[in-house]
Amino acid sequence: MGNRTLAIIKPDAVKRNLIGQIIKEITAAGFKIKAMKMVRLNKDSAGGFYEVHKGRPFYNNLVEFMTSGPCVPIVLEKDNAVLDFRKLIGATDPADADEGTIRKLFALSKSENVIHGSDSDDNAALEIAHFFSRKELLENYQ
Ligand code: 3AN
Repeated sequence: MGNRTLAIIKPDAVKRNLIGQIIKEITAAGFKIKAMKMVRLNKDSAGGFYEVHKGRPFYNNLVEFMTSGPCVPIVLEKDNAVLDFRKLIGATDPADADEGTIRKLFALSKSENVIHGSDSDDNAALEIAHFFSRKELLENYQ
């Protein structure tokens, strides 16, 4: 890996009709879209995705939020994808996010913060597999 990460345009951004503006920021920063779909997560799927946060005070709200409407998982490719994408999206709390980052531009709160980005190469691989089958990825990588 090393050159792939998983982004999710979260339900708040989909509801606010921001898919296009967010993808524009992502591609302008040099990321290539390798696979993308719009899905509605159920509790099991969202709970599994955020398993590491199980037991944290915000976990139930997080699962509720992520199942509240469709979201758009995207496989992105670029050298140093994980770290560069974390820089592009900015801090979890938009109030702490650097100017020009996607969360600074669009997010309204720490919980509804418009976009997810994998935090390590290992998690990127797991998260990509959470949303995309081998077949979907192979077709997109030809
Ligand atoms: P990030 O998405 O910046 O990597 P994580 O992985 O720590 O942040 O948290 C996953 C998601 O959980 C965040 N994107 C946010 O929606 C939510 N979250 C994290 N910390 C908090 C918090 N203290 N209060 C409310 N929601 C939170």
